[in-house]
Amino acid sequence: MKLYDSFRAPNPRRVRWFLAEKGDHKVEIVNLDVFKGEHRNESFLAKAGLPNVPALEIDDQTTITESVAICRYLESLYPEPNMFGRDAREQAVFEMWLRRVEMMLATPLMLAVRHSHPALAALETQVPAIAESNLAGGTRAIKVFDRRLRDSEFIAGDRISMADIVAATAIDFSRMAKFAIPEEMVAARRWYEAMLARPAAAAGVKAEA
Ligand SMILES: N[C@@H](CCC(=O)N[C@@H](CS)C(=O)NCC(=O)O)C(=O)O
Repeated sequence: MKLYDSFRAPNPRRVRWFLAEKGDHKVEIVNLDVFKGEHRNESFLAKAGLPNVPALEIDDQTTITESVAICRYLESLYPEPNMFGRDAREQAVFEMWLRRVEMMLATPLMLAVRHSHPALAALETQVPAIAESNLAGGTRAIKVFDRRLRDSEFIAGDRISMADIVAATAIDFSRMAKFAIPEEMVAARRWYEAMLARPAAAAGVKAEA
């Protein structure tokens, strides 16, 4: 199995962080330099179908893109620690929070960075108004997660799940759009510091040879 990765990009980081939480695994990491367009070459496009990382090549016929789909597949190979919920109730609750994180927080924050940071001008036709409205959207959404985290150690429940990895990765990336969790959101800040202190968080950002 090969994971096509790009060390500084946030969506591949989700998968690296997820794998590091799992511990031992048999995934070979192949780094692509998106700024050199290595994800746009013919051989990669023939496998992945889209110029996006991450992509997990599982055999000659199948390459999975979409970071969450990749992690779901990896969860079936490496079930512990569980990240997507165990029984029907927990799976639905974890999924609900994961979708809230993706749609309300991660997507807006990533768009805010893509449309504002000079380094990403190479990948995006930047529209300042898109950056501004998405930064405002992410800033509104973080309140929802702060409220949740007053009563819950992690976003989806009392243990880490995919929702936490997606949220923490997006918030960390959004520093590039000058986003930060406001001081008064004590619960969200407590959660975020705990997330970044996990050993797997460091594995998620550092390039592996
Ligand atoms: N929804 C996809 C998003 C994938 C994505 O946008 N990846 C970015 C890197 S974070 C990318 O490949 N960008 C290359 C480009 O924009 O040309 C996922 O979760 O994997």
